[in-house]
Amino acid sequence: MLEKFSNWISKNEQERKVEDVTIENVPKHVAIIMDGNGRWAKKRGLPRIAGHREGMSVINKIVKQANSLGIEVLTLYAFSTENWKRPKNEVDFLMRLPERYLSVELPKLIEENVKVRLMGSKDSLPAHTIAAVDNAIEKTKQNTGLVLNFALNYGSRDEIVLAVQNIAKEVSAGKLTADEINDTLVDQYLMTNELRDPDLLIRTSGEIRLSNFMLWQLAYTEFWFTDVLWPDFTEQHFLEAINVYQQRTRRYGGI
Ligand code: V07
Repeated sequence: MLEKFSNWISKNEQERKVEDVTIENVPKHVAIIMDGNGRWAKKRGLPRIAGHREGMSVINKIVKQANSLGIEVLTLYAFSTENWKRPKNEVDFLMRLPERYLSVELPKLIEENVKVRLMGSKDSLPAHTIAAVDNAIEKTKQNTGLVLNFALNYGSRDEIVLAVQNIAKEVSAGKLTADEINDTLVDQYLMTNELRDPDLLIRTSGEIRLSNFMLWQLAYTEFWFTDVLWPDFTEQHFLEAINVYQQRTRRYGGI
């Protein structure tokens, strides 16, 4: 297994990394804020949508690698509730990406035993986007490998507000008492309900903030930030993040 990953590691880094990325203590849930697509395009004098297209092509590599490393859940922040403020042509283009991605990748995801999942509000997503994602969820629902959780039209405060509303409704219907509201119960009302919390959060492109992403679920998560723009992100960067995660958790993990 380890030998396989050495392909992804450049010569001068090879010795340290291959030794250090072990198959034990691989984070079980990795969440990624795939930032820097627009900046990548701007640097090349290309339209922002060219950056999004390039960013989409990185996803395959990371999904494959996550799956073979034995990661259980990969959450990808594809579109935030704030992203609607972008120019209409960019939003329209972004809303076509789930279809574009799935029309090519769905057969491979099925074959690789990946289970597609969605987190976010379906309200205000175009019907064609919902149809493509629903089809992928349906076709992969029996799969038992990597859970590929796309955050689409997702915002963490909205998610929490919705959870609070739904809990309040249960209380006023007499199905729940206020004293029964605890950590575990709140978990069940979030959009991640059946998922474990992320062990590792990766954010690309140099921004050191959460931007309304999984605020509740990231309470105990290790964070890894990099200046690398998402379209330039490689398997090697992913291994580096996991390596850092393993070093940090080894310090107080176990014994
Ligand atoms: C999007 C490409 C990756 C970089 C970040 C922003 C642009 C994949 C999807 C997707 C979503 C749901 C799904 C399958 C694929 C996607 C949007 C943007 C809106 F079921 N990439 N990608 N969706 N980008």
